[in-house]
Amino acid sequence: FTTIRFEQRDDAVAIITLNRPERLNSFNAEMHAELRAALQQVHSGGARALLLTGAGRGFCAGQDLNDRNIDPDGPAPDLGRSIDEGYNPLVRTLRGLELPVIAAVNGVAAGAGANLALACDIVFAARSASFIQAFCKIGLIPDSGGTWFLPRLVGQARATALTMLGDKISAEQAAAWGMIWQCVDDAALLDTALSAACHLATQPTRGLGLIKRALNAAATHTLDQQLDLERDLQRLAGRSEDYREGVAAFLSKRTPQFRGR
Ligand code: T3D
Repeated sequence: FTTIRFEQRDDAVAIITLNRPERLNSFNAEMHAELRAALQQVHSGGARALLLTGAGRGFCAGQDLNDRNIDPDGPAPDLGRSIDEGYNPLVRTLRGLELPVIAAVNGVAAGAGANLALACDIVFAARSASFIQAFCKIGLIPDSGGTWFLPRLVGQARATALTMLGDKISAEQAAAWGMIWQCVDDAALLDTALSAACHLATQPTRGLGLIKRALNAAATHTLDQQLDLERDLQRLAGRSEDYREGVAAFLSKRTPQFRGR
């Protein structure tokens, strides 16, 4: 890979680092393709947690606008195609991966970069990091799930102002609003996020994947539908090796050894 770095530690924690620091890790077609390939490896390679971060001073500045330098006399670009081929599959894959996905937002997260972070399951951000729904400043609408995630995370009033004003908000503000999980000191960001990923990778990850499935579905379900889904998923969870191990370890007062099965 050239636009991302990909590593898998102890077979359990996969780490993807967006790696176009000179462009604040903004997306080009190659980075989309490499991310897709890396996420496929995460899916098939037995990782039990994924950490996503950025190289350099930014997390991700969204679409690389150098690739959108439009000839005023030429045809309009088909951004729908770019969304269909790049951003939507990425968000769907991240939400569909049945393992915890942690974002370590190391710097500015703008446009699709901000919403990429929000598509992760647990978001840590460095105190110096910031989030900007930059789309409105160039005549676009928030994509990569932004119009779906934001109202659910921060409510309609804040989502509307964030997306229409395009103001930069600090990591601290984002945490105070419940848009992200935690804001931590810059120097502690990677250790904090990595230790959360390593911890999660030792947990009953089959169960964690089912929690993610349930929470994903809850957004569009009635309570009745969700109660049915909880029953079905609990049935699956109850058949897992990790559930047996968890109960056995609890009753014999020992530390459980979970395998993600
Ligand atoms: O097109 C489609 O496929 C549709 C999908 C769209 C999805 C989207 O994400 S649309 C939104 C695109 N992103 C933006 O509009 C954000 C643009 N960037 C900024 O507003 C600012 O750069 C930031 C707020 C992110 C950071 O500001 P600051 O002052 O910390 O840094 P800077 O000086 O503006 O940027 C540093 C460098 O990164 C600079 O290059 P230089 O001058 O040092 O050579 C800047 O041009 C470059 N850079 C930052 N963002 C982008 C970028 N280059 C290309 N594309 C970018 N998005």
